[in-house]
Amino acid sequence: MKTLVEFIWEQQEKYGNATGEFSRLMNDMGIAGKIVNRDVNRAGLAEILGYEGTVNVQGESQKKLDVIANNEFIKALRNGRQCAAIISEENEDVVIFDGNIGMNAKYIVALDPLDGSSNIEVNVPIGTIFAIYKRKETGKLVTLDEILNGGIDLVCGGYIIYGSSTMMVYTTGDGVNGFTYDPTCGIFILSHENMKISDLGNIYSINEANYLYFPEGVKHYIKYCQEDDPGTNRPYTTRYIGSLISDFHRNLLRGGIYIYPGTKKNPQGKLRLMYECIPVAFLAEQAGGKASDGFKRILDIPIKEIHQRTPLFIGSRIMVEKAEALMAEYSQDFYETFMKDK
Ligand code: P6P
Repeated sequence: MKTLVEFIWEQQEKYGNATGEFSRLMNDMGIAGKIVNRDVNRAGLAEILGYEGTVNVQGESQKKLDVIANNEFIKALRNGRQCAAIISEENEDVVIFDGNIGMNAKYIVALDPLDGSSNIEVNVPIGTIFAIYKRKETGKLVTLDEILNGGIDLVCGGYIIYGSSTMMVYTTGDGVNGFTYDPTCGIFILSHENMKISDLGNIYSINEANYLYFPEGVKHYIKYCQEDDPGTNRPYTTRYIGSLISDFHRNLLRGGIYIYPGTKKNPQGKLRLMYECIPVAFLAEQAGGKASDGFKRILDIPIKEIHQRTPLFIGSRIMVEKAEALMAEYSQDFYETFMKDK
């Protein structure tokens, strides 16, 4: 049995010059994850016990769980003193820490604190998604210019999934590892070492209700998945949970593709680049899969604003490549009109 903390320290020893700061930062993420896990698991008691998202016993309206989760991560990262700033879906502007932490901490965390939180009341698994960036220079407070103009490098992508069990899955560029939370002793334990996604699966995840608005290449890919061809294990099966991390995690373990495309109404799609797509793209590639916007590798898309959106095609390499081939064949017009200069 290996705990998250032991694993992090072991990884640190592999990089001789490591100072322990990243290890402490990852541990801080784990602490916040445990607290959010507790809050998510008792959300069903909200009505009864007046917890999050309802009116409490004193009659005070309480915050929604995703705001509470956001506050927990900000508090854990501030107290841990290894993070200089946070980019969060719940905060319009960068949360820039001041004083010595803000000046000299090496890391910036981009975060979706509780993705899919609308699923909480129907007991569907949800997740925290995070990317950790290392500052090229310290000795000054973080600025938006530093973030948007080459001042940071991606060093970690990960998520915490609050499901039938709670897991943390992350990569620092040396493979993907998953840790299952044991609530009886409050520790994350290494349960999925060196996770790999199969080159080809038979699960496709997309919200087909938007079919009429999809680019032609996406429509052709959906029809490809539905064709009757036993020799290529088609028709595939469709699974769409409405929670990115749940669909991604299942596809990571079983093989599959998740697509949230752009449409004529919303050409950049719905998902956020910095703290949803980049983390899962880093994980997908480290696990042997692929991630693009249908045309360009997600990890090559320049960050122009902290809440920018991008279409996402992610999962088993062969499945993503097939979808990209159909996008190239049938949706060049969509690319030229809406995506070329992104
Ligand atoms: P739709 C949740 O709101 C989310 O950001 C992802 O977790 C999920 O995959 C997607 O949006 C669902 O969006 O438009 O299909 O309901």
